[in-house]
Amino acid sequence: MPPETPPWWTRAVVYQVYPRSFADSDGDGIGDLGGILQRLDHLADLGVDVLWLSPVYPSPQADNGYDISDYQGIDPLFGTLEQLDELIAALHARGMKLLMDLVVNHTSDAHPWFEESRASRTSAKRDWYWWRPPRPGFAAGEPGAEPTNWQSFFSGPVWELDEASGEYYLHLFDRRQPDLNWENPQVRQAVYEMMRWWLDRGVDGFRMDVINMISKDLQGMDGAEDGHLHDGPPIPGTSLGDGSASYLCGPRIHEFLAEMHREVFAGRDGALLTVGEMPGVTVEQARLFTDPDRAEVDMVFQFEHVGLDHGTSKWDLRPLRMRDLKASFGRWQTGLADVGWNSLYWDNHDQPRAVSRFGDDSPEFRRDSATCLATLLHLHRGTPYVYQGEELGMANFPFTSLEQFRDVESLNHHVQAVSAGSDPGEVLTALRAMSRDNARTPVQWDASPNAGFTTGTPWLAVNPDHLEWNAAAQRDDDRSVLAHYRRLIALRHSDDVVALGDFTMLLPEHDDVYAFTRALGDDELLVVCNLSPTAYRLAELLPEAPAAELVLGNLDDDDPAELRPWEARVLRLP
Ligand code: TEU
Repeated sequence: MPPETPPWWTRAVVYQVYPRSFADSDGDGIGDLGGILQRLDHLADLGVDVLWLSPVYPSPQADNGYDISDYQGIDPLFGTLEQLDELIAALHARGMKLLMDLVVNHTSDAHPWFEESRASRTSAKRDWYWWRPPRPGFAAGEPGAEPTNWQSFFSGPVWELDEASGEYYLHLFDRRQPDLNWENPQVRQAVYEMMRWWLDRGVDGFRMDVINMISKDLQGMDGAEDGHLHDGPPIPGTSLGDGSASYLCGPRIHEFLAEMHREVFAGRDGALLTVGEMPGVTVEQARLFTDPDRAEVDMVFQFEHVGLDHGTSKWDLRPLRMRDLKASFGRWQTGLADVGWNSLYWDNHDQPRAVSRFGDDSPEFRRDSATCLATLLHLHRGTPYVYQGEELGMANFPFTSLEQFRDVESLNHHVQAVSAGSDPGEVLTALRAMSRDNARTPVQWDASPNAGFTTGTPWLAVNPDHLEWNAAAQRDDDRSVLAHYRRLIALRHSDDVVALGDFTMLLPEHDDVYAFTRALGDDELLVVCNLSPTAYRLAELLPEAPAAELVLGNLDDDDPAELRPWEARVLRLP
């Protein structure tokens, strides 16, 4: 049952801006706040409610801003604090909200906190990060001397030796992203203070980067805390281990998030939003995180559906099986039906482009598959997230050589894999399919050189397909991907059943057709999406469908009895 007054975000759609690649106002080839301010009409025209801004804080840009060296400023690369204030005001004037990216599992190694921490073993901030001596019996720097065997998300060990003090520091991501020690209450208070400062400035909430990794498990085999971090199971083919059991949803994670809520959000007026990015989170845990009575976060980003087309490593590609996707989405819809809330996404700055990955980006089906995937996602129960360019049907980049990549994860992986004996051609094939740079090529505004993104040289090449696939070409075209997103967003705003209706999966075993109902009171929608190039007789699959009223479809009117390749229909049952 929906609550009496559902929170505002149950009918909201969020749009993610990755500022580096959105719009460049000063010709340096890197997107900036000025560029975003110039393009706000695009967001207003789309009808989105919230802008989630990926990091714009001062940063050495080792991980494009997810390595922050000052939490309370703006990197000159992106603009000024005054422009950020201007952005808040401009969004609010249009009825939109601003969601800031909060990256507090780690800082940059150039953050003054880390510089002070690393200065000496007796530094007052030593304990703000995870410093550990070499493994007993090993000398610092010797292979295998790392305090645990954990593998970093960005290849290699999670430990980096600081020669000066002879100790290692922990970094779950790049070595220039040291993990903060959330066990230390001073760290937590410093973070909360910074968050309050942003809210006081007018921002409307936070997307919290890898927030389920902030609590590390310090328990030994007997379950008692021994102050040590422990080895994880070995990863076949490497000398490293999987430490995730020690840092995904660790023992104090709920305590920390509840404390953050009390210290930062409780008692504040205004319609705020918190979303926790949580790799590896299960439905059961997500129920706890998003249970309003527990007051932790409003919703989480889960990763199950973006893990179905590869093995344990994202570079180990596998075909997606439709029944796996249905089982996964279905479980999340059911698991968060009565308690909690889902966030819905195909794309973000870390994922390859959905139309290339789950759709068909060939000229024949690109538009239809992009709109079909959008319909499927936006008709689920939860808050949909649109990643910049997704609303234009932007596709993966035709990478042909290593020199074209910029992403630290991709580059580290290439070095690691090739030195471990992998065939460079095969590594390139995996990068081409899965690299985060696929999502990071500049937004395609028009057909001009550099797609209207910059007057300078773009930091990452513009996709050559921008001549055909761009915002200007789609704005007034009623059949465009953009127009379809506009309609989907409007439908969520206007139709209670889209925002709040109960979800029931149909045809769980079907290999191509994804179908479900949404019901609220007497109102029932049937959603049918053909995720394949094969046509189906609709009546044979869903006898009630052909006679139902069409609310929204992605193809022009035709035979109601046939479900064409990549066709999506939202139908209202009598
Ligand atoms: O990403 C978290 C994360 O675990 C993955 O999505 C990761 O980026 C990678 O794709 C795993 O293969 C968040 C941010 O979204 C990402 O951009 C940052 O690089 C990362 O945290 C570190 O801050």
